Amino acid sequence: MEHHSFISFKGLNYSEKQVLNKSSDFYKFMDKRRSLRMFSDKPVDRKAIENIIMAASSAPSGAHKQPWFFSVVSNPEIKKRIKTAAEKEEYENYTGRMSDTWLEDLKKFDTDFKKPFLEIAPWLIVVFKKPYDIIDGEKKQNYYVNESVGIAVGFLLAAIQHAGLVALTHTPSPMNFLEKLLKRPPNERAYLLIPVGYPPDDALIPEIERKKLKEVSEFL
Ligand code: IYR
Repeated sequence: MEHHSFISFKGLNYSEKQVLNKSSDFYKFMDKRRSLRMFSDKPVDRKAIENIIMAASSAPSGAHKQPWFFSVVSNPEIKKRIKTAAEKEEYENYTGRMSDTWLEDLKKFDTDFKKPFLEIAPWLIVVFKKPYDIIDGEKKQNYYVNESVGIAVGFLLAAIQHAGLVALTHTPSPMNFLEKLLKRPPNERAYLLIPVGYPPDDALIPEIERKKLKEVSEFL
């Protein structure tokens, strides 16, 4: 039989009181997170982005395959190329591909096909999912890829919030232009495009509310 080694795990051992306080503090902190469509051009240290990527990559994944890849762009020329290609797709979306109901649902965000933030934000994190790995030229299937990458992006957004930065989970659609533009291998599919930076001093966000506990949960 194959040998699989285990090591001991020590929990954090918080008191019941600490568990209550920490859960409340974290909720209040995460509730301050907002998606931003306006960014300052103020630079962000690459090391901070590296830490944020490693926090994302600490997420659980199917069979611990970590089926994600982060292509992180600060190069102004590449950002410009991404902006141009994203706006081309978004123009088609806003002028025909999106349904009337969809456009109606988006009215409160005041969005259009123009995406200036893709050049202004200091960093663009392009998240790729990997349906399979290529190991020694062989295809190795990954598991629960969408779930795994979704969880990793959740960690990424929490890490961005924790660092005091802001982001947008942007989905220019279709997103395959990112695979070509960034010359990614055939086993990677663009999943999300996430500009990261500081908010500008005059940042505006839509006045929207979150669902209450009762609407999003039940306790049986
Ligand atoms: N991808 C487009 C449209 C869009 C779609 C949804 I769903 C949003 O929550 C917001 C925007 C855009 O980025 O403008």
